[in-house]
Amino acid sequence: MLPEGAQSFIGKIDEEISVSFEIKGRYGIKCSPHYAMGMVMIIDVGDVDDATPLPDAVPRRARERMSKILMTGE
Ligand SMILES: [Cu+2]
Repeated sequence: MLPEGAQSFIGKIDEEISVSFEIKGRYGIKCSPHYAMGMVMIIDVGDVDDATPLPDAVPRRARERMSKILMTGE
């Protein structure tokens, strides 16, 4: 999940990476091996419309996790 025009990025397991976000919007981050188990995070850069829908293809547990993050901030 990326704002229009933003670049995706991929880190390797156990590799520390640094990413700068230059385009405002909502970024959905997934741990690829554990995505189906709901290991996801959301980064909002700037003011984001909270009505931004989650993509249809998000697996159920990841969708539940992202929805909780958006509702509670945790
Ligand atoms: Cu993981």
